[in-house]
Amino acid sequence: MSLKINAKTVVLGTGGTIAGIRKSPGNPDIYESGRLGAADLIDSVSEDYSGLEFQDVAQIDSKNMGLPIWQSLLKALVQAQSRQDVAGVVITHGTDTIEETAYLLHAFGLWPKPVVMTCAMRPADHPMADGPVNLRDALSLLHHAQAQGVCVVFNGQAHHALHVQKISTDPLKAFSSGFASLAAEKINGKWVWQSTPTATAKLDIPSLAGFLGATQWPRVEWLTHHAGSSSEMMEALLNAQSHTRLRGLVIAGTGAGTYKDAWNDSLQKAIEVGVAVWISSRCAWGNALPQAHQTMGQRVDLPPAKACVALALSLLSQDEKKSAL
Ligand code: DAS
Repeated sequence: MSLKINAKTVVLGTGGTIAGIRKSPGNPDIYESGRLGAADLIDSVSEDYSGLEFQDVAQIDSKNMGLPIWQSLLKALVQAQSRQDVAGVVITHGTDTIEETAYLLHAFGLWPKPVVMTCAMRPADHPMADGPVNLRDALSLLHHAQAQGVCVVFNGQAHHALHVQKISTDPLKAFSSGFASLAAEKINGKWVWQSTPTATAKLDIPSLAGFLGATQWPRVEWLTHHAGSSSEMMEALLNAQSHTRLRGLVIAGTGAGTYKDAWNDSLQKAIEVGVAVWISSRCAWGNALPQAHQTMGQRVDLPPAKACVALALSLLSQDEKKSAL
């Protein structure tokens, strides 16, 4: 079926396995991420998608995602969203940090037109490449009447940015929204919209100009609590003479966000020297809870990876407010 799309769709490429090419013909699992541009990926979709526009924001392995590319991506997204002739935006991205990027774009929403991100666990020239079907699904979801917000399309499911996590290295079960509802699911080959994006508590983020003008991503570290852990790692972080000051600490606590009593002194010291301490949970799903009686830091209703992005954005917001005084 040749799916004609009338309004324009902007496809922003950032790299990832979806754009990867294997390094040796013999082994399709040894590949280089980001080798292909977004336009090359459409060839693999083999549909007649008139009205598509492509922009390669980056061609990286998403392990290297960070402020400069996030700034370029956000700039390109804002520009595409401001156009009357654009129905929505598809973003291709690596699987490893797509949840952080999706969260960041969600934080800067509410986007007037849907933003559908997609990725793949196998490179573009893999005999069982999953990128083409994911890309085709992303392009078709974009035009679903209920499509809204930022979501991630993978293997016939669409996950809201707020809930999506990469939970497995298994090629086809890589992503989940945990206890949260999916945004949409393909049923009998058609997208069925399942839920609207959860409205999140007002996030403390910089203005768009403030974010785009930032010259450095605030240094936020993530420490996961585990049985037998010591607080020496934290002490090392606090005492290290490094060129980028530690400004935030996300603690992925055990269970409801617990950590051993011995951590309290180090966390107290961190807070006293101005480090923002947020408490998440190392559990795959669910948030840190009051019954964990955390005495230090503030609980955050986000998994650690997204909490690191949210904390850095809040620090950028503080910087912007300070510089405006
Ligand atoms: N190559 C890794 C990345 O870019 C993994 C992937 O995309 O699947 O995140």
